[in-house]
Amino acid sequence: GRLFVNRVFHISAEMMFDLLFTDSSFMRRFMDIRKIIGASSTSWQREASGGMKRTLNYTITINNPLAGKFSTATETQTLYKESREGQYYMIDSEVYTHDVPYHDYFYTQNRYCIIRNSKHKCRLRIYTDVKYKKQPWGLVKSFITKNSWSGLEDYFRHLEAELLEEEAELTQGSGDA
Ligand code: YK8
Repeated sequence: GRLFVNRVFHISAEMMFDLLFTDSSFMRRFMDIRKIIGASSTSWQREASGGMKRTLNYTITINNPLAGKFSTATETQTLYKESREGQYYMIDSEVYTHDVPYHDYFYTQNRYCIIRNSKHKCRLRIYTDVKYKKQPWGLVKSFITKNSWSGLEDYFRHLEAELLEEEAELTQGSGDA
């Protein structure tokens, strides 16, 4: 896998969780810019295992000439029971893109860790892996992996940039920047 984001933000851990994992205006705006449309989401629901789960459905706009312009996607997020409100959050998200070439071979697993650093700061780590449901021919596998990394890198670099913007807005005039 790959570590795409690893940075301390001047945003509390709780606020970071709210920004990324609730129906926040930040996330709605980010989806708008990425042309991710028709998003719907279940609420967080307690699992028998003690963790929480929610499922999102949306349509992504793709700028890879090897794929179509749009694909529907399903994202299942699991908040691990080891998470502690305001302190530490670990979320695994599995993303299935249903309408891209070879969609029946792979999915993407993103792991988000939000760790409290101080009252107003947290570290965000985003780790990504491309997973295979069935083993494709070697050349196809490297083709899928390569095309997935480039799309993922672009997405997470953009997300990081937007979080830095949000941080600047939040700390502006608060006096403790
Ligand atoms: C989520 C992984 C692969 C996919 C894409 C597939 C091209 C396949 C080309 C052939 C377009 C928001 C990605 C990047 C689309 C976007 C997905 C996002 C960023 C020729 C093999 C959508 C996180 C996420 C997970 C997986 C990403 C797809 O929150 O390259």
